[in-house]
Amino acid sequence: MDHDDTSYLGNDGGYLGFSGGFDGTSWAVELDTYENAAWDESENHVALLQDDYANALASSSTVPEMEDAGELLVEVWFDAGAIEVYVDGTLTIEYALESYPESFLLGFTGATGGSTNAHDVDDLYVSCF
Ligand SMILES: [Ca+2]
Ligand SMILES: [Ca+2]
Repeated sequence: MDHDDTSYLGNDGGYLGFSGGFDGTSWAVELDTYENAAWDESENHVALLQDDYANALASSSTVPEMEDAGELLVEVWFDAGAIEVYVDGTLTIEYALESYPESFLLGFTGATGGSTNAHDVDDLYVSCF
């Protein structure tokens, strides 16, 4: 996978657009409201994934209800490999990456399979220190 290629589209449905082809240097924070029994821990979970929808480095179901919840404030903090994910002020994921590239692309993906759902990103704020 060429990480400079901004045209990458992963598979839809439970794959959440983040399905394989990566080489150990791609991560995703998922907000997942559909339980795919083969790889999900619940129908309402947040996870930090590496390279693939089914490779969770950390996952938590101790999160606010996200399905039909209206607006959610999601914060992803990244500091020298230390990642914290908050959903409406609740710390859901804490994980320290052993290594990561000096530069990377930031993106979003959303997916549904046989169901219909809306995924909106609003008021995005990205800051580097
Ligand atoms: Ca799922
Ligand atoms: Ca999942």
